[in-house]
Amino acid sequence: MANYWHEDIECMPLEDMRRLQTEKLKKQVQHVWDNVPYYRAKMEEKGVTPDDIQSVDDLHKLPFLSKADLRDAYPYGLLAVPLTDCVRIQSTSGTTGKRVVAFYTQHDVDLWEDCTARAIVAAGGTADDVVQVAYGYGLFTGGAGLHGGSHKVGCLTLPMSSGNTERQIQFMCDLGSTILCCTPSYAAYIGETLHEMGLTPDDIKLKAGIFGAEPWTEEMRRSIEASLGIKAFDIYGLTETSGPGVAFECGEQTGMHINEDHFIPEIIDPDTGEVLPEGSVGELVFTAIDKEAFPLLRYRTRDLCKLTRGKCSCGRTLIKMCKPMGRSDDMLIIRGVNVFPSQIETVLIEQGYSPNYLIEVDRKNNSDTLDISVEMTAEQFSDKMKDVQDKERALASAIKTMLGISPKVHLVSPKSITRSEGKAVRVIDRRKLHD
Ligand code: DLL
Repeated sequence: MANYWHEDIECMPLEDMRRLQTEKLKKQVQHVWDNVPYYRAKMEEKGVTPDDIQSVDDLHKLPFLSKADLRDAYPYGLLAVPLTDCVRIQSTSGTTGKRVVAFYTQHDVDLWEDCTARAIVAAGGTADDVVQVAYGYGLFTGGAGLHGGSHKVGCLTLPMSSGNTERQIQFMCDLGSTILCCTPSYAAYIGETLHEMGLTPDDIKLKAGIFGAEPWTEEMRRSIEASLGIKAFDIYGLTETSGPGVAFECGEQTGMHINEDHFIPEIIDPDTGEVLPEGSVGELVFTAIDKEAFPLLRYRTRDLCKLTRGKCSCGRTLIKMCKPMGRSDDMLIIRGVNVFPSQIETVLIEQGYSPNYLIEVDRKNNSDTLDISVEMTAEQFSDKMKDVQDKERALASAIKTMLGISPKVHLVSPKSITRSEGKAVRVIDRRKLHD
């Protein structure tokens, strides 16, 4: 049976949701117009005033905001309330360029935590659960976001943060954690370590995991589910829109329900900015209609995605987004072919390899090179050169069938690729370093 945190909202008929969105959108546009000179100037440049926005159907008239705008306006330029009304700052995990700093009033923290509470409840969480939060705490939104939601649901919350994996497993055993929250790559690492410690899923009480913050494939989901003996739920969000909980998966596991009462999604053509019809793949754009301090309108996420509205067996009416298929800025173009790391990951897991790999792209003699280092499992490991070469050839050929271009595959010994405790770094594109 499905349980809801906010049944009235999560199962709201579409017309009521549109009415609610319209009401909030009009208020939000006025709030931004009155309080954010940076965005007002963008509206004026486009010839739009708050009067032009009479319903959600008018959303497309508003200008977009992009990460470049956030950098331009850093740190306070998009703040819509006096600083004294803010109670929290969080920041992106980005390692390049200026970090994005997001501000929250108490109302913003509350609505964010409600979103993560919805995710925990959709994953089967109740006040009887023990939630182990192994996302990083600090400026990153993962730890704080799930922590707050877990409190709201009344779960016993273990604020572990990421890292110290054996201790994570020790606590999991001793305190009987039932829900694990972390990045999927860290969940895979925890699963691997559990088995190395001579334990099996029968030795722990975990029943569910809430994993997000980075792309992960269905194949990886199945592998984590098997190694930890759980059902793995996806969760999506970004610092700019508050953090995790913009969208969350229910038991059907066929996409993430978007919390549409707070975030209106659109899919646009990343090149032209044109709004695409439902079901098309394009760039995901969000308008935050409830946030007070940092209320981004039409924010371009760069995540490539598809939206579908249909009947869900859980009873929720909230529109669903598919797993992000990559970022429009993460897509690699190798020898003219578009390549997403997730395509490579799919082949690796299908061929029985672990999701421990590193993709390296470079350009030599004006030609792109693609090298993929893949870790062998202990069972796959062989010290016979010929065995390894045969396996490398077979894997390169399977990847070529998927991508249309030939990689050079290097099978490396077990445990030789650095594990991630947060967001995994799986691509090194050296071509950019030469620019
Ligand atoms: O990663 C917020 C978060 C924390 C989400 C914990 C889920 C769980 P940022 O560091 O600002 O915020 O990174 C946001 O991460 O634009 C996506 O590209 C990617 N991302 C987030 N969730 C998913 C997911 C957090 N479930 C960026 N699947 C987003 C794929 C995801 N990519």
